Amino acid sequence: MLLAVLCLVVMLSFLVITTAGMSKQHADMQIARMGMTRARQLAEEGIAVAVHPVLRAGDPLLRRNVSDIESYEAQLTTEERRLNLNALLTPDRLPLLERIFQSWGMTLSDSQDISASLMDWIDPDDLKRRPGSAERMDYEFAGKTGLPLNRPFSSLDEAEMVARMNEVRALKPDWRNWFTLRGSGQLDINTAPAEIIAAATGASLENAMMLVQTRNGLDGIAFTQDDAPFKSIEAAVSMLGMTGPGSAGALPLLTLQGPTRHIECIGRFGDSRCGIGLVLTQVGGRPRIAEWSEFAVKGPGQP
Ligand SMILES: [Ca+2]
Ligand SMILES: [Ca+2]
Repeated sequence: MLLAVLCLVVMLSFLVITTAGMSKQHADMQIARMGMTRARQLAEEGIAVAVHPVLRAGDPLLRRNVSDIESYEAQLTTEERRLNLNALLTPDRLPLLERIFQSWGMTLSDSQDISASLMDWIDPDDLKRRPGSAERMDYEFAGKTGLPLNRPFSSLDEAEMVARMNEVRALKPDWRNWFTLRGSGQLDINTAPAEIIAAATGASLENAMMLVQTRNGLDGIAFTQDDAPFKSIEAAVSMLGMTGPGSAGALPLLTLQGPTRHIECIGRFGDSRCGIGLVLTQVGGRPRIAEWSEFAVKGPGQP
């Protein structure tokens, strides 16, 4: 009898502990959900401020502490900080794409074959541009029917399907960070990273880093008030040391301010953080939202 009572007590204690644990877990989840909702609201508030056309990168209005635990911070850049992959797939621009692949350590002939395969993917015919590139027959041979799509890329996921793109991914796992499908096709020397500027113009990485350091202003940090964007292409080109015969070809690629605005804003509520990305294109002189995305942001100390 005593044993049965003891067993019952143990079982009841177990149930109480488990239920208490589950309630705490449920409450924690509820708090985390509420925190994320507020963080998202704050990110949206920042976006609403940042879309104003007169604001420039580094403007103090782009960051706000609403309270000790609530804040947002928005960054203004342009989609032209990356290269528009579709715009590179022309006979004039293809050598630029080949040069970028080579800057990642690819051989000349591999870079030419893969660049030609990307172009074969978007051109309307089924004729191979190079013996080493891929067209319909090659995809069929590999058991992939209906490829290539014979139209410009509508997502970078599609570009992953092109023959031998796995080799590009192996060389440069973050290759997607170099490309966009939104920009005007030019490269914004006031927002592009040094690595992309160097590979696209043929300038040395040291010179491209010096250019980025200069435009970041005295504090050396991007998106702050003392940023000093270049006001003339000539000044940027001279800092890049582009004096060789190839430099003239790179000039039409460069712009001082890309027209496609890219806004990122991170809202924070306590430990919860929410990021929102927005791409604004100009249609008939008016801004239009071309892309809206939400991304996860890790807080300090989070794995
Ligand atoms: Ca084709
Ligand atoms: Ca073709």
